[in-house]
Amino acid sequence: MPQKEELKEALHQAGFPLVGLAVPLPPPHLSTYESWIAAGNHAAMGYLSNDSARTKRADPLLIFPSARSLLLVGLPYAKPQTSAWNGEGRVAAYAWGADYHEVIPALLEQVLSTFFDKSQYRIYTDTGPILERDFAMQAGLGWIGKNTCLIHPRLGSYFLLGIVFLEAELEPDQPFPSDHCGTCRCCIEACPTGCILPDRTIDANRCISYLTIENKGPIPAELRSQMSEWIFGCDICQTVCPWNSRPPISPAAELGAAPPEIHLIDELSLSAQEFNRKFRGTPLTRARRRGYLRNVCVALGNRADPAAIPALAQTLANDPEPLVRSHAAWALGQIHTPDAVQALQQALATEQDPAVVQEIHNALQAHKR
Ligand code: B12
Ligand code: SF4
Ligand code: SF4
Repeated sequence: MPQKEELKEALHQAGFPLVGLAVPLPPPHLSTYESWIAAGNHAAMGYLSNDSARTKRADPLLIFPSARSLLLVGLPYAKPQTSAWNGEGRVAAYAWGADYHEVIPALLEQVLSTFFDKSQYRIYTDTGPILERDFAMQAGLGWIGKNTCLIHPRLGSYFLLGIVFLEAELEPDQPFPSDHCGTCRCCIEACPTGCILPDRTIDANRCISYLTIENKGPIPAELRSQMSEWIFGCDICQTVCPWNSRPPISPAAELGAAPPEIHLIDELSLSAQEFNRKFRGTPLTRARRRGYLRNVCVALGNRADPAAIPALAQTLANDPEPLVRSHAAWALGQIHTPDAVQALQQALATEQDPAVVQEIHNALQAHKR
């Protein structure tokens, strides 16, 4: 059996500053997850609420019955510096480079295959019905903050988690012993949509990260103006956290060092092929072109810059996706100039989709207010 310390050292060398071991027992905060689902706070993420997902979250051995240990790792990504933002669309820092769903398993595989036979372990990173943060806290990687992120006293929260089910029985680490949030409420006060709940969960229905990434439909009209220029994910509840104020610890190069080049107006003309080419291998493909351009329209509406009117008018008239046309109409409703009204009226004359027609009416109303 490999020595625990040898395995940990090999993982540190591979780029994981955080490594810990836990036992495959039911997660301690399972009841929080259950009440979160019962309250509908998972929004439309059906993969969190279906029966199989719930049963498996309650007992990790249902996922890998021969597991005797859980190995938890944390991989740091770049710290989002406001100075790195070019004033255009904002992308959450975890998504600046290669997709961590590819990066973390590949790095883990390199190390684990030198210690174990392939049949003796199974790797997950946000890819299975597992309460990863709960187990990471059990493995001593940090505490779960009021913003619900796992925070390490030295690394802050800009890291992603991976979990490995191991057949080997390795001595577990101590659970992280303390809560360092104290009386701080910075994240709760800074969250633009007020979606951080008192029991260290969030209402995903209102979280910008959910709205821009996981949500496949329209963004609720009443939340759009609170999203500022976020077009993929949101880092606000982490950037305000005092535990993230220290310099980051060498983030994994694969995860990116700087935000992607985004110029909101230009993004509107991306074809499906161009979108795929631009974002291939990054987490942004999860939003797909239609979700991404929906988000871009909302950001342009929030900027309310008349320079965007021709591109928005073009999108409203010609984009193949009703979802994108709807949000282009909303954006035109936020830019209070006669040109925006004219573009909306012209589109009304030809638009066939009832949801888009309704958005155009709403946008014209917004001009009258
Ligand atoms: C669904 C999901 C989302 C949803 C819902 C998020 C949420 N907070 O529930 C959305 C799309 C909104 C989202 C957003 C983000 N996500 Co996400 N997400 C997940 C996913 C797949 C499941 C999370 C889940 O089960 N939520 C349900 C709630 C009930 O569980 P929980 O969040 O783990 O919360 C636990 C605590 O609240 C704890 N608890 C309850 N009461 C108490 C009381 C005390 C005192 C304590 C200590 C703990 C505690 O019990 C809960 C259950 O165990 C995980 C991967 C995974 N499989 O775990 C990634 C994951 C949580 N996400 C991650 C990331 C990076 C993000 C974003 C930062 C991305 C971004 N920049 O946009 C944001 C952060 C938003 C936020 N504040 O959480 C990372 C977090 C890494 C970290 N350091 O914490 C994870 C672990 C993915 C990974 N493998 O790295 N995410
Ligand atoms: S990710 Fe943004 S919207 Fe979601 S809880 Fe954090 S601050 Fe609020
Ligand atoms: S901002 Fe404050 S309350 Fe929120 S997670 Fe960080 S330390 Fe905890």
